Amino acid sequence: VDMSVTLAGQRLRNPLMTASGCAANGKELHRFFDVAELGAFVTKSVMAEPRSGRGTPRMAETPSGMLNSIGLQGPGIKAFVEEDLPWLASVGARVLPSIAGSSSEEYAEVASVLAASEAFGAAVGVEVNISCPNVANRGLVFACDPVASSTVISLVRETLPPRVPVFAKLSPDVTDITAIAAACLDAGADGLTMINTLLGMVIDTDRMRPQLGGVTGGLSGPGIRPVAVRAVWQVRRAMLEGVMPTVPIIGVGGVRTGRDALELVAAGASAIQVGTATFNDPAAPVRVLDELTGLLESKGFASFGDAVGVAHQR
Ligand code: RRO
Repeated sequence: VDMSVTLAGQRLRNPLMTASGCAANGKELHRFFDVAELGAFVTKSVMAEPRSGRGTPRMAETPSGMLNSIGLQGPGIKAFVEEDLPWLASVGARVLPSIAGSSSEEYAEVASVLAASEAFGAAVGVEVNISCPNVANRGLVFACDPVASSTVISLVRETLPPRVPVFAKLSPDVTDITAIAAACLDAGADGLTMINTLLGMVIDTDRMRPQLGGVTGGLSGPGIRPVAVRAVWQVRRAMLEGVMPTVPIIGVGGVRTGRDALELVAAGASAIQVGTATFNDPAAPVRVLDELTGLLESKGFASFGDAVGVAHQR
């Protein structure tokens, strides 16, 4: 099976990626597998300045998955381009840096520092995280509003060189994800990543208070996989119906096995990210690639691309 894939003009050796946030810069996972074997390594969303994030505890386990309220902890864009990105480039990884901001201007600033950096050649695109559920400023989830989404995406698109595709990372916490997707594409996004975590909350019934320092958090893992499949399906369907241009969709949400990945691919995803599963199995992204390859082979697909969106044809 030919597992190579071209995403918005960038050829990748395979469709498997890490999901943003679950490994910061690649060094943690490189101890378990060669991160250059991935289609791309997606880094933790980085902002203009270093940040310490929200109060602890920041993670909680639930039967349906994991809840986090990290709050964009990170080194800031300067340290990212001086240390993290060059390291990933030095081991031969292709990188999809994820960027964030608390204003559209901050996104543009982060994008311009990134684009001017020496190691930027390792980037196969930029993932614009407009959907962090853990911003201190409540109501500031850009991806929940088409106008805010569009403003951020168009500024970042103008800032980056045209050869670099822009992927907008969308939130599941909206009533009509196709409307947000359409707004992002209209603003110049070259692809979409779906989905970020689903806003949730856990209460500690021993102490009778919220379990997370940040009170609410983002749910990831098995419980949100059906939500991701639905979101990818709806947006792919809207593309097939001509409601918006057809661009690559990167599917993410609760993928733990090759079969989980295949579900998102059949719904319309041209690449797959693995996040929460790496906490139990750090090599999950390459294991999922092997399992997906085997499944496609057993089903008689000659190439990965032939399987993208097939469930829409039946
Ligand atoms: O840092 C976080 O708390 C975080 C981010 Br930026 C995000 O996009 N999604 C998430 O679940 N957590």
